[in-house]
Amino acid sequence: MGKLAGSRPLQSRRRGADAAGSDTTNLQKYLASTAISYAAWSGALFTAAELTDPTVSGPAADPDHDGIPNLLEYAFGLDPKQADRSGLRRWAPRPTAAVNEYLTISYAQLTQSNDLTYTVQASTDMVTWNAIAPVVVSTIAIGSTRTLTVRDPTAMGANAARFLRVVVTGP
Ligand SMILES: [Ca+2]
Repeated sequence: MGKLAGSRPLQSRRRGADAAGSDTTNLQKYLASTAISYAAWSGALFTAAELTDPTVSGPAADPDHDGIPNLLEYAFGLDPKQADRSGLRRWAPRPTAAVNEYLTISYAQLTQSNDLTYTVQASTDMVTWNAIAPVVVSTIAIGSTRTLTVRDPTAMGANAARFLRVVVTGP
């Protein structure tokens, strides 16, 4: 299986944006387990028939048609069978001063996954993206997930625009 890099609507700008979160009984059961991998996650949430069809259970599939591929449903602790973007966490950066304004972004992360890499990237034009070393503002742990709020180490400064996104690389 090749690597799949996914980036989602976790992009943010000066006002408004979003990240992730949601649950169901099966999902909660799964998240309570200790060995978390995409194969175990999909095995817990899809039927045997669905597991044989990569257009339903594969990392790039989006069987609930909510625009979030399974890899990111997995990475952000969402339910792949429930079309629901309302669980996406909101963030709203608030400037403390015009030249010292920093973007922040919050996202859920599986703490026990063994096949995911989360990378925060920044851009000034949404064309060229560069990985950044974000400053962790807060970490809220709930079971096997945690919600990270991180901020851009670079101030908005004179930039006309600046964006953050979370890129997830998985199996
Ligand atoms: Ca989906």
